[in-house]
This record gives sequence, structure tokens and C-alpha cells, in this order.
Amino acid sequence: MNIFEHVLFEIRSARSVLIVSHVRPDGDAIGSTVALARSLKLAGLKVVAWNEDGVPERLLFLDPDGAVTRPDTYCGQFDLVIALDTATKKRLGERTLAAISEACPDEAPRWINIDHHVTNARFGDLNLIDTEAPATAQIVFDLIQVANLPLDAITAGALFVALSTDTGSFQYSLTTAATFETGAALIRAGADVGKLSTLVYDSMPKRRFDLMRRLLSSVEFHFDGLCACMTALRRDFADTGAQPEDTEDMINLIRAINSVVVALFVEELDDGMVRISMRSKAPALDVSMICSKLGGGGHSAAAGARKRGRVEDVRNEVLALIHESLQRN
Ligand SMILES: [Mn+2]
Repeated sequence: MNIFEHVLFEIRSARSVLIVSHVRPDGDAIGSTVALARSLKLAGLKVVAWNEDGVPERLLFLDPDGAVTRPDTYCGQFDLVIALDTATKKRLGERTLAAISEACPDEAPRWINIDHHVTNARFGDLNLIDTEAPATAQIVFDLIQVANLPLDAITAGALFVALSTDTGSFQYSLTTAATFETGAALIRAGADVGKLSTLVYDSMPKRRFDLMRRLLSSVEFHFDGLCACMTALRRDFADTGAQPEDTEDMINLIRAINSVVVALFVEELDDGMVRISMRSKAPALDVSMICSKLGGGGHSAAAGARKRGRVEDVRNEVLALIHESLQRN
């Protein structure tokens, strides 16, 4: 059996499946979760889908039936957990992991880990990791195809948005002819490109615009303009009414600047932690290496971490690591 057959065998033998994805979920995490949960349900399986932070407001249209909930709303046993788009178990969130233990007091469930992050820790009993895949949604789509699982318009739409958002709408370097072929197959299966793209790329609450205006004025340049750093403080959220999810993709505003090789986004969280997001435009400068040193991970061109401390201290520590990497390149 190849890995796909193994995964499908496990899924078909399961009595009850739980699908989970990482905290602060993006389009790929939610889209892949909605799609796999829906397809398996349509195939007659018993499926529950959780995300620690729930579905962000801007992605609610992907999940019209509210299939993805926060954890702890389920009493019952799972014999299979499928983690999507998540490099380490810890990234699933504390409450999610605790709720899984509570739901399965007698026997630990089997774990399937489906992901495309280079830093994936292979924490599953089965690990379907393809670091060449531009999105986890691509792997989920391949599974659905190979197994001949149902692919209705909602499933196709969720996969399309996941693929589109993780590739910067089919622009990043991992985008290949096969990615467009998958996009085409999803359109044939009922994904409405115009409608979905407007919902994803052409709509924002005013509070996000207000936050963006403030964050743009926080931008600082370092190392002869090679690095741009944007900082979001708690008071920026308080003053604008913005939510943490409103910072999504804000880093692309500074990544796009010609001189910038490394873009850094620093966000002060409520719990004394600081969230770090990084983007690299130089193939030789791997930001997942820098983020690994800070306890995080990701892809070579896009990575992140969380660290306890004051914003200024964490920012200076990260800038020192970036400086080191720039000098080596
Ligand atoms: Mn992804």
C-alpha cells in the first residue's frame, strides 16, 4: 500500500473521525478542514471538525453549515484524528489537545498528519507530508480524487479558496501547471471563482482598514532597507476595534517593497506573548530556520513563532537573528 492507500484505509476503518487544524487559522486550514469534513460526511462517515480559534469572520462563507466549531462541544469517542496544515501538535492549541484527551479517556485515537510545511514534526501515526504541495488543500484534493470521494460545490469552493489563499492567488513560486489544473477541476466541480475571490480579496471590515492605517505608520526599516518591520500593539486593536484575525496578510504590504528582502511582523498578544511572522524574498534566506530558533517554524519563504516577553525585546532579538542571516547571504 502507498501512503494514500494507507490513509484511506485508516479513514474507512474509523467509526468516528475528528478533523483539526492550527490556531489562528488561515484560508488553507479552514478550507481544507471544511472540505475534508464535508466530503467524508457525504460519504457517510461520522465526522466532527474543530478549530481552537473557530472560523474567522472573513472565512465564515466557506462553512455555511457551521461544520467547524471550537473544541469541547462534543461528548463521545474519536478513534481517528486528522490534523491538517499543522506543523506541530502544539500548534493545534491547548484546549483542542485537552478536549481530545477528554473525549478519548480509554484509548488514544490514531493520528493522521496531512501537511505541506517543511518544518512538520511528523507527529502522526501516519504522515502524509508533501513539502512541494502549494497548499494542504492540494493534498486533500488528491485524496478525494484518488478515493473517488464526493466533491460537491461547497467542498470545491472551500478547496479553491484554500489553494488560492496559500498561493497568493496562484502567484507564489510553488504554483505549477498542476496547481492551475487543480483550480480548473475545482471550478468544474462548482467553485464560483468570481464570487469567492470577491469575498476573499475584495472585502474588509472598516476596522481592518483603520488598523492597517495605524500599522503602516509603525513600519521601520533596518539594515539599509533590506528588512521592514511592522508592529501591532494591543492598543492598536483596542483603539480600532480590530480583531487579531484582521492582521491577516498585512505583512504583504511591506513584503512588496522593492528593497525589502525580509519582512517582519510583530504582534503583541493578550497573554504576555509576542507573535512573530516573517517573509523572505531571497531563496537562500530561509526564515523557517530563524523561526525554529524561536520555537516556531513554517516554510522557507514564510514562517512564524511565538515568544514570551516585551514587544521591544522580542523584536530586537528577532532583528539580530535576521541581521545574522542577511550577513551570511
Ligand atoms: Mn497551508
